[in-house]
Amino acid sequence: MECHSHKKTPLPKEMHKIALIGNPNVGKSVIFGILTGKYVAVSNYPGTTVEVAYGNLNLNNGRFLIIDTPGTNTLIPMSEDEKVTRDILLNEKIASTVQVADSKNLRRALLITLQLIEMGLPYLLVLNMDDEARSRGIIIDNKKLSEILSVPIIPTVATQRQGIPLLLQHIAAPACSKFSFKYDEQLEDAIKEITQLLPDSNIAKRSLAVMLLSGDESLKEWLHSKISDSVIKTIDSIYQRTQTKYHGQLGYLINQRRLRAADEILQSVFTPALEKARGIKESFGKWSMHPVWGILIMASVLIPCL
Ligand SMILES: Nc1nc2c(ncn2[C@@H]2O[C@H](COP(=O)(O)OP(=O)(O)OP(=O)(O)O)[C@@H](O)[C@H]2O)c(=O)[nH]1
Ligand SMILES: [Mg+2]
Repeated sequence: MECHSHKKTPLPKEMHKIALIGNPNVGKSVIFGILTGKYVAVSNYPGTTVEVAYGNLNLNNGRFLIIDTPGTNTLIPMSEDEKVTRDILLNEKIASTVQVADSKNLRRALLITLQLIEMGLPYLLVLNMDDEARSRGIIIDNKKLSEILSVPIIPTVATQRQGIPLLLQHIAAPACSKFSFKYDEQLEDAIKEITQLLPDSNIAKRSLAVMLLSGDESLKEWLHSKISDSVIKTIDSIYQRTQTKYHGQLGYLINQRRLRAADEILQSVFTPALEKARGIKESFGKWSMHPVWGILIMASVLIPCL
């Protein structure tokens, strides 16, 4: 099942690859260990010194190969680790993705969420470190987030195995997110033009086009193995032509658009925290009415959420 190919086939019963993806240090490997147990294989990703762990998960409805990918902050790779994670999504016939997020840093996680959803792979989101988030007063409206992204959301505290039974229930039934957002008109035109020139792959052509417009040079080698030099030149010329229409770098503008989309989502799902902040503000009475103290009090409540 690929969301972008409109095939409605259920997940195959045979070994089916699930990639655990997320920012560094969010608990991917702890969750990988719980899902796969002792028998895992760790090897360097071909052509690199980056280690990737593979392990099996056996469920009633099938056998799955879980891949613990290196932590990443973006799927427009800036480091060898990030390139490996992107290459796994591009080359390994991944059937679905499980994003592990640190609930304390949802904004950072959503930047990856938006890229994964753009790739059109079946997806579910694990909001890990729920314990630390709650102890900082960060409460995410999971139901709302699940509605906005139209994917399952599983809150977990991996180190205490909280939420793992729910994750096991959903891991074989990820969803095709219906969430989407548009870039501006000129970028959308360029995306459309480039999309028509791209080869089929495991991920949506739209996401590849956005990566190329972001100036992702690391995709070039893969492109050369799939399409002719003259088509690559045409893509380059679309990129150059589009770039001349803007003052800022396209990669920066694309990232800013994603940040805006992430912030709009955050505004909806942090409502309870904002209400809590409002309650605190009220209880501070006159203090909170003072321009400087008011800002400081509100900031101290809200900043951990951002
Ligand atoms: N409090 C708390 N700590 C957690 C939780 N999950 C994982 N940790 C801790 O967070 C740290 C990072 O966990 P890892 O599983 O190594 O994170 P990772 O995402 O694999 O990190 P990278 O591979 O470096 O990207 C470890 O010290 C874990 O024990 C959780 O739910 N709550
Ligand atoms: Mg790890």
